[in-house]
Amino acid sequence: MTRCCSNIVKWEMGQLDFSQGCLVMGVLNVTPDSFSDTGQYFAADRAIEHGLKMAADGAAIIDIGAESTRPGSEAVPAREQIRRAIPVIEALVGKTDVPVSIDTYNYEVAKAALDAGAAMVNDITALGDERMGTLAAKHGVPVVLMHMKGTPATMQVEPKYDDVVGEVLAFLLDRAKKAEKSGIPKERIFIDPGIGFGKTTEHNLLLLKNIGRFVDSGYRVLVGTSRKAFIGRITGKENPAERVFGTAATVALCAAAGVSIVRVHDVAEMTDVVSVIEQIKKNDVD
Ligand code: HH2
Repeated sequence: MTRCCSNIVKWEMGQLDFSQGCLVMGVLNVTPDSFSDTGQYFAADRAIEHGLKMAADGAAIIDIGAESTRPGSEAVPAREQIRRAIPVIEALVGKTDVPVSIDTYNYEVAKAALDAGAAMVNDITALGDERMGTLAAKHGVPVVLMHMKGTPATMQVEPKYDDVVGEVLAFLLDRAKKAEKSGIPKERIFIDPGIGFGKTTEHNLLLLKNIGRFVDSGYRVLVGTSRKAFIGRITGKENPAERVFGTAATVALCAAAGVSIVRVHDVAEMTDVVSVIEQIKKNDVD
């Protein structure tokens, strides 16, 4: 199937221009305990500064999360997520034109973030709470639908699939159809295989090797591999900050395969990776 959408996706609070290929989404964790930045951006002023740096470095979207969903993590109450995220969203919306996305599966948090000016919802439960679909449709914003097996607290306890690629893709297509039914147009839906969310290293590698099947589904695809544990397992790098080159390999593969958005911590570096891959694709001669 060919891709659904025009190169420019436009809505009231934002725009994404895919005419040059893959876009980079910068990760901004306003958390004390995220796996890769361990509290560096927990203070609002540090988070705002880092968000602006990512925008200057080439991020097309800034994805703000106020709850770590690393394996084994516990849920953070909505009120606390709102306390962490909203001042940062308000400041960034006032200081940059780069759309801000809210990384949450919690309806109250999503609602508060959209009211504060967030322009996109990144939901790791793929609209597990059906009110999220109606909310996104009402605000006219794009959504990311991610696959996860289980919950962050338990997802890495022996995840099993008969056919990981087929099962993850079928789940995402079902959720994408539901999102369309709740009033979100196809061009504002991004599907994401959920690398590391209830998957072994082998599962992650199979999903990446077959990422073209997701791209061929006709929905735009987002992939988040950045600094994740499977890269550490392959490269022997225990410190997530040392997984940048390993991440670059996955970003190059995704951009080459036609993925629309890569979600990363190292925006400047991955923007270079994507630019080179897109240039090679443009100069493709048979
Ligand atoms: N990964 C993380 C969080 N949100 N959202 C999408 N759509 N896809 C992903 O792969 C994804 C995501 C985990 O990474 P990070 O935010 O850096 O860590 P933590 O959950 O510890 O804050």
